[in-house]
Amino acid sequence: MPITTPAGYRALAEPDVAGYLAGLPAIAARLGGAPERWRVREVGDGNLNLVFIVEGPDGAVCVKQALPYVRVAGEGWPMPLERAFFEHRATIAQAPRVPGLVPEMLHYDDELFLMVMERLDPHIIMRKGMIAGTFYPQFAGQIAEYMAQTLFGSSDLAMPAAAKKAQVALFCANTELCKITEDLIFTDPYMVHARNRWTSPQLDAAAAAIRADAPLKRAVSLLKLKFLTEAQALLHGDLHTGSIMVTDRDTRVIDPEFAFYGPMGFDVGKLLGNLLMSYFSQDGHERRPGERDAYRDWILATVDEVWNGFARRFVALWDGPRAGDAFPPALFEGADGAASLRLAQAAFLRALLTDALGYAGTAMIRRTLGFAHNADFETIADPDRRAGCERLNLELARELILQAPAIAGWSEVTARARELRARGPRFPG
Ligand code: SR1
Ligand code: MG
Repeated sequence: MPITTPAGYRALAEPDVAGYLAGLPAIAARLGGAPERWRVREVGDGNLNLVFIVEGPDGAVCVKQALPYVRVAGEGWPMPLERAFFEHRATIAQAPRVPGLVPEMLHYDDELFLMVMERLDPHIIMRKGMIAGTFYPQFAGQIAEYMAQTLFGSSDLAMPAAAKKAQVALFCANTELCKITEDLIFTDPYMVHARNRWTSPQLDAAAAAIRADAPLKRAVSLLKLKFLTEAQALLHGDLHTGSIMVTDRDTRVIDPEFAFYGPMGFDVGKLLGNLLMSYFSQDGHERRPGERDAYRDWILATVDEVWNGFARRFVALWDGPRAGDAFPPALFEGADGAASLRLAQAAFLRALLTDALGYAGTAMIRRTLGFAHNADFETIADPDRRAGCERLNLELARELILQAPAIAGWSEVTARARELRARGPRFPG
């Protein structure tokens, strides 16, 4: 069945883009010169959309357009164009809280489901930088700030209930993108599904062990239920190193098309799970044993620093002036009240930590056994070497999901990652 699209929609091709932008005076002025001189390149390498970089004599912009299907799968997997609307709305909701940590949104076209944004230069996708072994000294602090501000700021701690409920109502229509996550992360890797793939035959036994693991499937199903029901904060929804552009000084979070109100631990866990995958993948990228030792140390230190920075900032925001209806200040007055609030904050962060540990594990399993893998592992050409990295990743992921409530903190996780790598996998296969 051919896909039908709303009247007025057409997917742009490179030759169409300059003509389209010429009709937007502010963008045309930013680019400068005549449209015939603008250089347009389609550079999208993500799973879903078209992305064009347009360069003029005076400036450059990035144009992102939704296709009516999943780009990597083709027209056989239709996907609503409205994901561009949700990305636009999430970006403008977050931007005042995190100026300088998201790209500037310059224009939204509700017929073409297209955004024009600031072109980030010389930023690169962080995942590519990590595969190359590049250090990002400012990253931990900046991403901790992004997560604390966006998660706290969109929650009932910061927003009056009516305003927060209106945001929940808006983003709860992003159902198809949520469904991708519900299926690809929480369901498919734990069953036989045509969309799954893994390094085979090396990981056949490991994949079968995951499918047969009843306690693991119960724990993942609880995480899925939480994802479906717990409208804590406006999530980015796909916060991994492929959704972050970096330089050695600057961090920008892009691509919030999966945005919806969900459990805060999902964003935190997905990000930290991706850092752990990068850690395990480094053995596949170093040219001689030990070459990436310092880089591995930096990744694990970054995992700790991101969580610690996030937790500190989150509590600081909670202690500051705020308009949220949750934890009314009138109930926490005086010295006893302050002590009581400390206990409440500690309990809140402990629950968030437990969620994040579990969600990190699910992110690590889905990228090894499910539909969409990540370049950290995929670019390791030798399948035996790749499978060795992936097996360690699966082993830690399973522990994170099953043992989350008993894990004291991320330093315990990073110590365990080191230990697994030193000892070698016990996971089947
Ligand atoms: C069909 S889309 C596959 C994945 O790409 C995005 O990065 C999300 O993680 C999604 O699950
Ligand atoms: Mg994306």
